[in-house]
Amino acid sequence: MSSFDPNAIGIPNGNFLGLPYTQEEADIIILPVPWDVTTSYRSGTHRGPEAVIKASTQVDLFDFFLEQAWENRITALPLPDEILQLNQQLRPLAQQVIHLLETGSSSVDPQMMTLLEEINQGCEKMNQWVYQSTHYWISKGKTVGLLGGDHSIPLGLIQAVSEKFSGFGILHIDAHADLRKAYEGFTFSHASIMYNVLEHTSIEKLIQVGIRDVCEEEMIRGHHDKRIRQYDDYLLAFETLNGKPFSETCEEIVGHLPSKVYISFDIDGLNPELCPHTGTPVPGGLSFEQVVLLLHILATSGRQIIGFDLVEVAPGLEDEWDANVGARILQKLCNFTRLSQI
Ligand SMILES: [Mn+2]
Repeated sequence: MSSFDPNAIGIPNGNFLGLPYTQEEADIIILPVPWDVTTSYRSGTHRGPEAVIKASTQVDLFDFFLEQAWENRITALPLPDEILQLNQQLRPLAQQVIHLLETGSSSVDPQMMTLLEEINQGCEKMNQWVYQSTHYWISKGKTVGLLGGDHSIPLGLIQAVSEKFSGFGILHIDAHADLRKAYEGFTFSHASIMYNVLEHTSIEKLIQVGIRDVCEEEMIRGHHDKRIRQYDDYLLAFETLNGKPFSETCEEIVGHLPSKVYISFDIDGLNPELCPHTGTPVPGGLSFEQVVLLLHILATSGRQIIGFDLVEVAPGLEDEWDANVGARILQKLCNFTRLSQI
């Protein structure tokens, strides 16, 4: 580490941003979760973690919002083989379920029930694995960020965080509300993560930002559950178009959050130009600078960021643009976490 030069080109050493820190030295642990079993539209996010780490090597370390950002002790854990294997095993089964549904089968058909049971048990296993792994690092005083994978992955981490910080809030950036009670029969669907978080953790506030592709049931839930506040994409865009400074809107958003904040960042909350290969892209969305402004206001508001996830980054086969943007968002999440803690 003593020979590390933050001005040199990044060395592909397997770590995020090519940083030199070991697991013991690190303050922020990035846990890759290569998982996309329940992805409905198109798969590929299980390749996200590897692609983001690889693309991160060419990201410069200087940060306009954090002094000496290279001293932020971040390390990424290796790709977990057991999770990759379980994902490979379950994904074809989930494809079968989706195919059966599309051809008119119902979720109570015996063949379907057997498939769903196996998939739901596998997802439960992944949740347990995430919970146990992240609980371990949190108990050592570290902050954990997950790198997905689809949006079903963070339940275990949010449960671990919830045990340590009761009454925390979530800043949820996404094109989708993810409030469905199961989706396509999958209890732990990427489309149900916030439903499951509201059921299974001590969450006090859920602030959803950028949502624009939702079902009726999700909007009704959003209006009736006092814990939820929705800043949909049209509200954000129209306010700005009508001359309200976006920073004012950000202050309001942050103002709803309690002192401990977890960030759940679905890359499709951004404009799809920034994530063209993500599983379920939707027109509209936040710009990179809007997100940086929002996170900066959060990190300097006196609130503490206690964990985060970045999900749904799916690398293209031909180009690494999605992974490049993902790496830069992950860098900002890590550095704003640090900024919020000093
Ligand atoms: Mn999502």
